[in-house]
Amino acid sequence: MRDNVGLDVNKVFEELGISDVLSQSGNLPVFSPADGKKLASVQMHTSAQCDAMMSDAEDAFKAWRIIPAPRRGELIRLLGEILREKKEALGALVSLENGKIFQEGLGEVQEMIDICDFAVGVSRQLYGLTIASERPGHKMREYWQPAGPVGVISAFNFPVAVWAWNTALAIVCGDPVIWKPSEKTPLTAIACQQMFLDACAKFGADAPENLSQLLIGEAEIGAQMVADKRMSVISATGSTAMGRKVAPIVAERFGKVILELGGNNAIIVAPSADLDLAFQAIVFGAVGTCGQRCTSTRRVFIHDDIYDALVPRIKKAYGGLSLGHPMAEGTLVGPLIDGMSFDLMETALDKVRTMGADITGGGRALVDEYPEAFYVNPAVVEMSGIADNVKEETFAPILYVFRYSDLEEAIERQNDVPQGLSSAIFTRDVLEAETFTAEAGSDCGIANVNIGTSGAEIGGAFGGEKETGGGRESGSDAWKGYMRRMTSTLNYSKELPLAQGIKFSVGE
Ligand code: UN1
Repeated sequence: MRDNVGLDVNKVFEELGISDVLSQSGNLPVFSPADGKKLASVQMHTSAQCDAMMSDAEDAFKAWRIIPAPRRGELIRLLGEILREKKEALGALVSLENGKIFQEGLGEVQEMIDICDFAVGVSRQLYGLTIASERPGHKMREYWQPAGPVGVISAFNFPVAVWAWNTALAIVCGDPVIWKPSEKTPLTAIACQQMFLDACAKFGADAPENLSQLLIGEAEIGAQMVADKRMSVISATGSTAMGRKVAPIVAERFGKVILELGGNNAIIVAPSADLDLAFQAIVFGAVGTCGQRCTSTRRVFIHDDIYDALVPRIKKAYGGLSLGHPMAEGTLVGPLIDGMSFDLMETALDKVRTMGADITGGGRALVDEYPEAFYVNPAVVEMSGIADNVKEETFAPILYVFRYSDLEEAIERQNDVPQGLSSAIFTRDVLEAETFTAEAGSDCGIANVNIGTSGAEIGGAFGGEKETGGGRESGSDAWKGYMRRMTSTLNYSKELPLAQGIKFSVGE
């Protein structure tokens, strides 16, 4: 037993069927952000192994694409069942490896279960259209066909859910997956891969080998996968900087890309807002996951009339937030992922400090207890009197607070950033709510009313515009990103009329 707030780490690995990982001595050390101690060392894959995986994925594709989609759904149903059984263990490993609090670790696994359920339904609804043909005796149909091997690149902050969003859909769509998880969170990835293999074993011989493969390594090995034309779809989640590299490489080879990149999400609090709701949503959005969600609330625009009723409440709550080990009962805010994240938080705070902003919080916390971990005091930064917007995303719990007096101007400032992921308004004025979600309202992929910016359900398409990358994952018709569209015109007449009325008769 290792000391992690009474959690038996060995047992977690055992329950997940991956105990052997603990005795590996690979070239990638994995540290728990909870205490900075090493959890394990795993082996990274070589370039030759990556190459072989892509060929194996091509073979798997040939076998899997001809399995009927509802049967493919059965595999994901089995995966969902295993996830239900292992929810606590996987949730604990997510907490240990990523540092998010156990409640959020469990929530992340629930998100995986939810997308499995959703994908099972989708497996019977890969609908195309029937289209009226302009020609007599003709029918037009649209089919959705499997696209081919899908490369999934995921980030440390949602180490398992993002894999599940992509994999559950890709598998029901008929595509094998190669998953390159963040090098900061390979252990949860190994656990997921094991669950996938267990689901395949229950499913039986219809599931070819290598339907899901795990590619462990650093950015270069991900780049190798991204550049390879055997990978029909690349779905990449991470920073805008990463997406800026990935997108042109995939475009150059005419592959399909699904990008889910940075966010700079804002909440507007209007004068009629229910301030209790707004307060809860702002604090959860800003400090949940220690500010490391792509949907975290980073900016808030508060109307002059209620500014003084709301901002002191937020600042007071920040003073009493329980920071601590993510597995400890009652903890609301766990650590940042590592020292580099802490440095970025410091740099961002230094920048606004020199601009004259009023900062509450910030700085390291719990240093005596956890000298090798990076706990921080979440920060509220009041930007009153500062004209500048905050245009960069810092993956840390910093909440920038602005005042506004005119809704149109607040929406304009909310939109005036390069990113376009999530946004929200708190108002009980129906005109304001409808304005926010209208054409000239929020320019984000997600625009909520009276709920915060983070914590989206899987049923909606998830993603955003501008530098967020434009991709959509998870619900709605995001499955189409994993398929290729085929239009088929069928002639059941005895003539061969040409479209557009063209006359062309070949003499014999
Ligand atoms: C992410 O941070 O990459 O909406 C995903 C949310 C979660 C997913 C976040 N359902 O906050």
